[in-house]
Amino acid sequence: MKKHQAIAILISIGLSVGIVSSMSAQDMTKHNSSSKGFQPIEQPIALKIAIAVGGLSLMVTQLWWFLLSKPKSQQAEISDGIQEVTITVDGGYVPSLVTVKRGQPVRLQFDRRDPSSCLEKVLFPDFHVAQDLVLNQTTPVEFTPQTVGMFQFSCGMGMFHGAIAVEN
Ligand SMILES: [Cu+2]
Repeated sequence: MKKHQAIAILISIGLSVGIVSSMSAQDMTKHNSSSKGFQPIEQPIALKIAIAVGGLSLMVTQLWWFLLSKPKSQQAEISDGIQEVTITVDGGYVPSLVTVKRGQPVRLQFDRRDPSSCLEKVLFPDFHVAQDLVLNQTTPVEFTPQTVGMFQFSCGMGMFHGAIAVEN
């Protein structure tokens, strides 16, 4: 929910900046043609640069958000031969990257605190798991990874993602 909102806010800011900058650009060309050089030329240029810099920094922020904000990784703890990790489901999955050993049973405890229906299901396509998560409860998901690699999991609609890193 929080991530959805943040993305929506970023997109709307980006859009409004784009609209404002295109409108002011049109305004400037009108002014320049009608007032025939009475308008000082330095001010619109400075304004254009400021808008461009503002837009660029927004784009950089968005890129950072989508590409560079790295998931928090957590190593599963082994007890009674089962590798166990609790994953908090609240505006996404925390941790969103879990490291486990190959060939040993894994139990992920999904603690769902987010009421959004988006997160009511968790899917592990590689392990043939589609588990409903009950709100304000911890639901276990169990499987035994047999191959080394990265295995994605997601909510029912594929909006939120996490991954299981299986190592030897
Ligand atoms: Cu979803």
